[in-house]
Amino acid sequence: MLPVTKSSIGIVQYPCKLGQRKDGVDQTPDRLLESISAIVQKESKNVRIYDSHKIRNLNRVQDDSHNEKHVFEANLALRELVFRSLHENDKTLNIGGDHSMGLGTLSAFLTAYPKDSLVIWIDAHADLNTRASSPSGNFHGMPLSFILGIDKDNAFPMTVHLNHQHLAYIGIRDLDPFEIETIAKLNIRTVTPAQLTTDSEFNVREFVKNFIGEGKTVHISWDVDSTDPSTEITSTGTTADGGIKCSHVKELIKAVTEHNTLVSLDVTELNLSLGANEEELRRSLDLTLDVIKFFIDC
Ligand SMILES: [Mn+2]
Repeated sequence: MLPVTKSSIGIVQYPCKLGQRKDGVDQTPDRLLESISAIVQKESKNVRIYDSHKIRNLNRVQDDSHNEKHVFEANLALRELVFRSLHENDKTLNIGGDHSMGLGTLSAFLTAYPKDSLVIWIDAHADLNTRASSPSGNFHGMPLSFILGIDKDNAFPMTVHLNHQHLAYIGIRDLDPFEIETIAKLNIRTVTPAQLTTDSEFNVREFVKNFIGEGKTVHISWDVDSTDPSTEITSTGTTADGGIKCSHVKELIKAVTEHNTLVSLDVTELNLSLGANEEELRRSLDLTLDVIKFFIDC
């Protein structure tokens, strides 16, 4: 484990929507940063902001025909920043941008903590497609196939892959055939929205205790589309009916930090250019900030 010298939080921005997207998800880091800065200042936390001009420039010149090359380049730059932040701060918040960021953030996390490290992926989707299996060709649906070593590319070399036994999915419900097959084959731990919302036998703390144990280092990747669009976050590109509550995300964060070290959180796919009306936009933003504040405070 890397030495933690400062009680501080690092904020890494991924202002990116690489992968055939025309929407405004790349604007989210800047939109969120102002509110987050206010939170950390109010609580007098030390904060370091990591902004990659390289990623911004790549995003600006993106061209779908070079989509793949740009995703890898952007995530190499992201990996470097996240790795630095993990080294320099006791907590790192990675704000996207789309979920292709998982490539850079998880890769940095695994390089910094190659042993005794686990990942919780909170999402409506499994993001486990390979380039060959993906029906859409969107990289934001593929990061975990690279992180687990199922798909590979020399343009994004990885020295450490995630062991599939160290991955748990929370909230997944909209899956492609290859993903269903792979999750079953590898027996990847999964918590469905129904378990969290309606199963009185299911206990979050018990789940975390069984899955993680004690004294481990944990990364959580939170895609806001994991939440139920009817009551929670609607400002996101690919909503799926059903879903969990933001309070479940906080409950997970709390349970993880009781006996383990949560070093980093991704917040991804919030898109404030989407939303039926002002009220939905406001709710999406407020709920996201509430989870971020909880992570900063825990
Ligand atoms: Mn996702």
